[in-house]
Amino acid sequence: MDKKVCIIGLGYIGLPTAAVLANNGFLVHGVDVNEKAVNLINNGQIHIYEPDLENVVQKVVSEGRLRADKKPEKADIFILAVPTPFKDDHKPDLAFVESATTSIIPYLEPGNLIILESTSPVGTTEKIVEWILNERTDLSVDENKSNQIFVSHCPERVLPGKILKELIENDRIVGGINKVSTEKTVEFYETFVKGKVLQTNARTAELSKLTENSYRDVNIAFANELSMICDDLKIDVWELIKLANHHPRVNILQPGPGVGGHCIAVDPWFIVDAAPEKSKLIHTARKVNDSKPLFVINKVKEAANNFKSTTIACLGLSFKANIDDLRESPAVEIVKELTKEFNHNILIAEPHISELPSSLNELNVNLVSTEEAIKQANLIVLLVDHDYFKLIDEFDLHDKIVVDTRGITNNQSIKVASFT
Ligand code: SAJ
Repeated sequence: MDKKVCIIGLGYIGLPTAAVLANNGFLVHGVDVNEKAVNLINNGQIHIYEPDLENVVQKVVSEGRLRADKKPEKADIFILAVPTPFKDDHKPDLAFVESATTSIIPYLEPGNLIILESTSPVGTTEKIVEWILNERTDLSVDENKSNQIFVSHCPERVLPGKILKELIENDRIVGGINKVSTEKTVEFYETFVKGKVLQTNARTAELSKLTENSYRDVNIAFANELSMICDDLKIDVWELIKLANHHPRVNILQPGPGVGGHCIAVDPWFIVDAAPEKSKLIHTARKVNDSKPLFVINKVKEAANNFKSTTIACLGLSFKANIDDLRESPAVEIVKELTKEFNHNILIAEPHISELPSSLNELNVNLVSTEEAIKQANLIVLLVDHDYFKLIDEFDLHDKIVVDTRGITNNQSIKVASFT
């Protein structure tokens, strides 16, 4: 009989994982607290934007292999794919992992495999075991006992926009709370992952995911720091990076308006929290990246001094190119701050969304087409390097001032750039 998987959390990770598993012969029961999402999925539709995902969801729902619900059910394998944000003091917030664990506790049976996919601070997988065994004294994690359950961490590693491909093709890291948990989990992932499935323990798996995202954060911070140095020195940072990257062992990433999303701007804090004295570089990188939106805001204000009356077109709201995800987006932060000074005179173009998030809707800004925004504004702030914006005709910008934070319009550095 087909194995049954119960997935808690049907967001950017849980839903694609549910769809891929259902498409690979598993029976999947997906759980989410968002009733609208549950209803949409049961209709074969989706509540997030991810290329090709809706087609797969539609197929597996119509085949009866994926069903969404607000409550878990008994299953062979449980996957926790819920958010792990941080609190105001940058300490990890495990409330969603704890409530997801609590929600499956009544349904657990000996032999079940429980996998934490959420990016988590070191020690979380062990905490899950504690939470379960506190409530269920009839279960154990002792090897060779007949009431044994298996618990592992297998951090998700997929890139939004390429999730379906990366879910199958990326290598995975599996760390169980004991050897047998690791082995059972590897066996499970090998049924649908084409990449390597690498084995370690739970704590190393947890830190490996935090390390990957911190590595990227530190490297983006290097690019962002360079962009601010270049601004002082009147050097085009995009040209500089292109030239430096011709060295065979140099590969500098791209500067931008700051680092957004729910991962890279968050996960390094879990390392800083766990080892504050030792994580000086990681902590500094976070601060450099977090300082970039204010740098951009000041550049915009400086540019606005060129006009008696300024109308600003903010191009892009999402946290990176070609997606609709606005979570922790530096673009949103910048727009919000600009409304304090330029209220009523801000137009937003974001081709990937059809309505503004409520936090911006209250602020008197208008969502318009890219063409309209450019036509009406005298100051253009390019915040996201969407492919769509790369098609902008430079002629349409000839009489504007452009603050390009992504270096896509005529390779201008982040500085007041006049298109003449
Ligand atoms: N960014 C730059 N310059 C760059 C690259 C990115 O400013 O050169 C910015 C983006 O604009 C964005 C932020 O960084 O605001 C993060 O974007 P990203 O593409 O680097 O990463 P995410 O957050 O979409 O996905 C990351 C990935 N991790 C790594 O590449 C190490 C992904 O594989 C993880 O699965 C994901 O985090 C996650 O869920 O943890």
